[in-house]
Amino acid sequence: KGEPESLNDEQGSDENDGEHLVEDDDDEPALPKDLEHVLYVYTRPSEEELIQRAREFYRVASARRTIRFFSPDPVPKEVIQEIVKSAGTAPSGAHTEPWTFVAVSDPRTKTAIREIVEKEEEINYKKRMGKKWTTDLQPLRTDWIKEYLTIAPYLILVFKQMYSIGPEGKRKIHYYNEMSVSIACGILLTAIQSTGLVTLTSTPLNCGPALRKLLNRPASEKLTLLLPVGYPARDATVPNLRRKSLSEILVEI
Ligand code: IYR
Repeated sequence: KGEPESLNDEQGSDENDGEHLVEDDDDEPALPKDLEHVLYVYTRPSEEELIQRAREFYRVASARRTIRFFSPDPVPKEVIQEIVKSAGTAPSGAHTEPWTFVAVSDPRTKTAIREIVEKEEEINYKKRMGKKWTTDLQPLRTDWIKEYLTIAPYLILVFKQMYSIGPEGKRKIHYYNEMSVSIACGILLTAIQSTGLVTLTSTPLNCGPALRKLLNRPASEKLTLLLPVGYPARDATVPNLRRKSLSEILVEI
């Protein structure tokens, strides 16, 4: 219980996640009853290949850093589209695919997003976060000024769909939407990294509803993540952090 209640706004209640048993008098499954099952096509790599590929993936993944200083250089729209396609391959509860990705390159919308975020973040830093939190953040040198929101060529906002409305106006339950969208976000970050671009994993506090309305997303959706995406600024710096070693994170039994 680290955070004051007021910061927990949109994340707070998971009661709509559909993870609890819900009585439904409808015995039609959401997916087709006669859904076809087909053979899985798979080529098995050799053990050497497994090791080599795992090492190569680690090399790419471990080079990822959270970047707060972006170049204004444009990124092709097609790259963003491919990255989002990758994120959309995430597994989801009952294949409900409970995510919407909003990719913003329009400068005016980026400015409007920055205004919303900076207004709330100033309050967060000055009042809502509390002394311990701001003290813990000091080494990262963050503050409420978020230039990257107007400088980065793209902002990707990830919304989780708590539920959706089917063809006959029926509410479709999105099982495990929180977990499904979190996994999609992980794939999104990795796709950005693997492509050769950089991003910042940001979760603007208390901004969810205002950003949702700005972007015309329905009330069934909640903002999960806001990612500026682009190239790093030439003089971008990162804190010199070290990651836990394998022995600190892996328990082998
Ligand atoms: N969301 C704020 C504060 C912040 C909080 C944590 I925990 C971080 O690791 C980094 C920043 C901001 O973006 O400034």
